[in-house]
Amino acid sequence: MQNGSVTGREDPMARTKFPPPDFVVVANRLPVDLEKLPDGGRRWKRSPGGLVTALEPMLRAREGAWVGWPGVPDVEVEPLVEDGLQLHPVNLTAQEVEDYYEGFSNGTLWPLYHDVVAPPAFHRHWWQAYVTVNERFAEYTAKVAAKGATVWIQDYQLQLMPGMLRELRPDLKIGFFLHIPMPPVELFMQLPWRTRIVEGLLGADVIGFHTAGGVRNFRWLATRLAGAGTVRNKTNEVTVGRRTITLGAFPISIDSKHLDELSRTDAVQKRAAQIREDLGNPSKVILGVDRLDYTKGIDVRLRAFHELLEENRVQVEDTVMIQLATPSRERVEHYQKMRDEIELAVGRMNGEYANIGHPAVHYLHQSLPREELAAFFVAADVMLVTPLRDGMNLVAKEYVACRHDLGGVLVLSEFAGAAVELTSALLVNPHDTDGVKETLYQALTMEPQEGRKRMRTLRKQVMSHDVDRWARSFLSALGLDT
Ligand code: GDG
Repeated sequence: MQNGSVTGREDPMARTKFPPPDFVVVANRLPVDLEKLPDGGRRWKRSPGGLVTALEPMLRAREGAWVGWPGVPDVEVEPLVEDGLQLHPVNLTAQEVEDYYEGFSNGTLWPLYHDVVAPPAFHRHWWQAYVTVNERFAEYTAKVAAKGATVWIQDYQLQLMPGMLRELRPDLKIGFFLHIPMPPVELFMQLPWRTRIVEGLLGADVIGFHTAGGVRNFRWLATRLAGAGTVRNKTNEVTVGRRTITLGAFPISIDSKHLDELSRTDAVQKRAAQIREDLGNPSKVILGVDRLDYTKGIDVRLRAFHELLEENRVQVEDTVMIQLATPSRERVEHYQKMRDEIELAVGRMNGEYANIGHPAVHYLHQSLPREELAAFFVAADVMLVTPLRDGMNLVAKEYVACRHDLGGVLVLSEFAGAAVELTSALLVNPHDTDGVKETLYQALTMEPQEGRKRMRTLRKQVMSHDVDRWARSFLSALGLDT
């Protein structure tokens, strides 16, 4: 991949030969990371994610562009073209990463939008940095986008940007998608800057959420806080002045076909068998896969499994639990605390119930390659997805996509957006430890025939509603011909 060089701050298009793009995606992060090499040099490394996979074909077909932070503070990097896709890096200083990203985005908005499962902190200097960075993204995008272009802004880090961009470039078509839950109004109302956020979002032409509940919450806030008008018989529209804004539920998904194919490969099937063998061929393997985040309810499932061991209803010789926890936001205080608590709980369970060669819980605080993850999905008899609140939860859908054999049982929290679509999973209230415990037991002892029936229904949903369909439905609401 082409190397970016360090430059001064200037008009991003002035020194490039790129044609102004008519389709621009804006996200906090670029789909590539700028890596520091041991010799002090820098290199671009692709960071594949569902969003990139979904949008890449459309971006390339239209000579599209992606605007985002390259993941390293205090470097100014020139725009580059990678495989026909323009990448436009927006610089953040180390202080901005601390205040805008770790602070306001992940210390204020993230917990507030996830039902305050951890207390959000409200700091004016964090908010100030959030405003400044949103302005920078808006100014940058205003310079990059072609006349009349479509701009699709992603997620909670950039909620002020639609309004700012509209001010600068009223000719653009602007879409916004929120990947995390739009919280109940009583909680959102705690935010000292609530009106500014709602007004910022209302700068978009289409605002997308995962669920109809998100649409309802936002509609109420838009009318009460920003004086938006409603349209008779149209619950999915609000008006601001002469503009009509469309609100919609667009449940995101995964590249189902790709994952299905990957899970069928010899390599993944063999690796799955190997994993079971390495575990001592237990009769049941329970799996959890999450970013290590306090919203994901990792503690909930550990507690449920702990009690089943305590009650002697399962034994470590034939039932094992694997928790894969990807390192995440390690500089944010709540995350450090939660990591300690989870690791303490795992240590206790192993201390009390393990035998030599048979730990109760296998815990990996590591990021694994995609193929390895697929092998774990194939190897697991029970998948535990128990967030206290989650916008969607892609892991639940990925597990289903990997089970063409119709094996495996999915236990899914009612408070994940995915529960709206995956109704044939065993749904649980993660706040109800007895309920989670009994459901886990039910999953472990389920008749294969019932398991297959449930998995067949789940697969119908996941295989037919993939991430490409999600992107197209959002963009067609925005009036883009896909
Ligand atoms: C936010 C919202 C919403 C995890 N460990 C590894 C790994 N992963 C991958 C999973 C999955 C992704 O990371 C996590 O996606 P989730 O949807 O589960 O959760 P968030 O990161 O919180 O995502 C969420 C999502 O945005 C999309 O809108 O669904 O509600 O919170 O794809 O497989 N991937 C690899 N190694 C790992 O160790 N390769």
